[in-house]
Amino acid sequence: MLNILRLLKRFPTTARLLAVLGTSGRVHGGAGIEATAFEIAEHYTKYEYRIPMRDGVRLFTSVYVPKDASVSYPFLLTRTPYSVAPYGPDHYRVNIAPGDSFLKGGYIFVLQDVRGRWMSEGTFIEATPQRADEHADANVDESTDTYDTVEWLLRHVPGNNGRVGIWGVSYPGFYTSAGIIDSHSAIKAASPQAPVADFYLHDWYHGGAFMLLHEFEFLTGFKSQEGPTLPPKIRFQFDPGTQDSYQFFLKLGPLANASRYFEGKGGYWEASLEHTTYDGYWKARAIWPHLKDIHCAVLTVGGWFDAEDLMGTLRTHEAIGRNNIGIFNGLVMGPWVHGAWARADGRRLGSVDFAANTAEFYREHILFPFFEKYLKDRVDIKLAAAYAFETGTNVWRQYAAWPAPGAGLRTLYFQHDGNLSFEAPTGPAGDNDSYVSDPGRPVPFIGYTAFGLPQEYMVGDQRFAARRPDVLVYATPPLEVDVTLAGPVSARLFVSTTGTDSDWVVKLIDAYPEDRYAANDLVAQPPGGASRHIDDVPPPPTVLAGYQQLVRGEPFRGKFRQSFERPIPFVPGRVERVDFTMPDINHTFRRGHRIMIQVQSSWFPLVDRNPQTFVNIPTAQMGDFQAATQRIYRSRLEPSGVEVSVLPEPASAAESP
Ligand code: PG9
Repeated sequence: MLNILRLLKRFPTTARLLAVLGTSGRVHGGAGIEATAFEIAEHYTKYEYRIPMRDGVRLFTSVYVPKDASVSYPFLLTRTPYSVAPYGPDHYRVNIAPGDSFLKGGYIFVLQDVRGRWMSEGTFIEATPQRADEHADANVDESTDTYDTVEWLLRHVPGNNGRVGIWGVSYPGFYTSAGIIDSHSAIKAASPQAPVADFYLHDWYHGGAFMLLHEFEFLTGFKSQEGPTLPPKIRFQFDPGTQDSYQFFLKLGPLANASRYFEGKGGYWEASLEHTTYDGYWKARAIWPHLKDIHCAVLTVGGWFDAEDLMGTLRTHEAIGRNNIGIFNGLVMGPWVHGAWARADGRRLGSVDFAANTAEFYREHILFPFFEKYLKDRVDIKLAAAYAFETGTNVWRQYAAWPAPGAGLRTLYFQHDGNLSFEAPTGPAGDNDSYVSDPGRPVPFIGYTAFGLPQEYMVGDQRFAARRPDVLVYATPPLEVDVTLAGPVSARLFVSTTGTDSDWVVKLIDAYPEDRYAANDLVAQPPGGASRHIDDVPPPPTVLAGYQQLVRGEPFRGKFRQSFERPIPFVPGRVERVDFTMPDINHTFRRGHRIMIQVQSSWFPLVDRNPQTFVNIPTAQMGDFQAATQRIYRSRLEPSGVEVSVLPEPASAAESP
């Protein structure tokens, strides 16, 4: 046990994966929280199969069948690249279900290693292209593998009721989405959760900027394999030799120097740096354009503070709704980091308290009823189309759709002297604020030392950034009434740079009053010092009076301002428009708080550094990295700001936990 704890401390991704996916021991929180392998063995019999696909490849599949054979049960299937371990019919997994209720609720749980991963045969391809895609070249894909699996299960596993549900978090969320395209008629319900929807647009790149920390952390531990193999006991061997990722990546220098960490790992890192634009390689791997012919009810689940797959969730929900009129297309968005809804209580994140066990509420009162309704004909169960947790006020809202109907688009404009308002600026053309962005001294994304991606940065205190000369800060006066922003957020900037390329990072922040939330709101420091290793631990002690809580932040690489396919340079000094979309929010800025926006040109090492010269960044040399003077215009003709979705009046509160 001590070894597991040490491993979790050292490798945050491991911590998240083990917690979401389960091991043969008891792990903190989540699906099967109270269950142990022994208890599962008491109530279920485990079988292992190698299920043949239409091309002869056999996929390793574990099936847990309830011992009570007096009734028939639906299947609950999850397909994963992360292993269905433990292997062997006598070795029972802890986390076989998406929540405790399912364990008592009567389901046949099925877990499958996807093609080319662990004990399954075949070749693994990153985000398997759909065979229908113009860039693909195969007769099988994840849709056919899911179809063939379902067909086989129905015929070979006795005691089933002829219905199948499918679910998965993150990468397994991708397999869930793919599995319901042109779905098998027995699949009645699906829950893609934080699904990977488009590696370029939403995962490895955001706004064309390379998400260095996430990709580095993930791919140092994700390798290709030759033929079926058991997973190693310890999955992630990378040791950075420091607890400070800012220093680690600064010392590493240009991105090209990182390649030594990925030798022999399957070429995924190399491929993502070879394809810096939205080209055929990425388009073939985008699942969202293919989300058609879905014949089951869908509940897409995600977290407002998911540092990995927030946009994938929203994109998946939107695409399914647009292309599949008539099916139930639900959405749940809670105040959670990546996958936390499946494992944690959801009570707090970093310094922010959500006043209730939001994840437990979701598992018990939304997810479980969803599968019960569609897999067991529970017509008495009623579900809202959208459950969106409203941060700031800490209530669940139910909406007839997402984005929240009735929200109106308005722009928060940058004004002189750091002001921010819904009134457009009136000053003469050329009015601007400027700063010098130096790639040798990039703006950090957290104000403390950590290695890896501490997920609490998504609500992290931004005061450390506001004090830097290379960060612009705009804020409203203290609000006289609550302001709820529910829906899309977009940056609309007029900019110039003395360089030929530049990143623009926009952060929407809830600035707490200075005179409230005083000493007793100090967040206790966890044992073990200030370094953050695991996503669920709070940051160092914070005084919440004056706290600048990140509500939403997003980078954009300026050379993609016309398209993600064809980058173009900036002409030094010329004013240009840069518009980009940020993930939706559902947040109330309380009376007395201020709405704040910060603008900067680096966010390191969350995002790799832009050299600020128009070059191919993965092969850039030290000399390509140049300081540049950046200007943000705020005049009548060049009104920079952030477009938000404002809810006119308080929505009616849903059942609150
Ligand atoms: N961190 C994993 C991942 C997220 C997004 C893209 C690819 C991988 C995961 O949790 O599956």
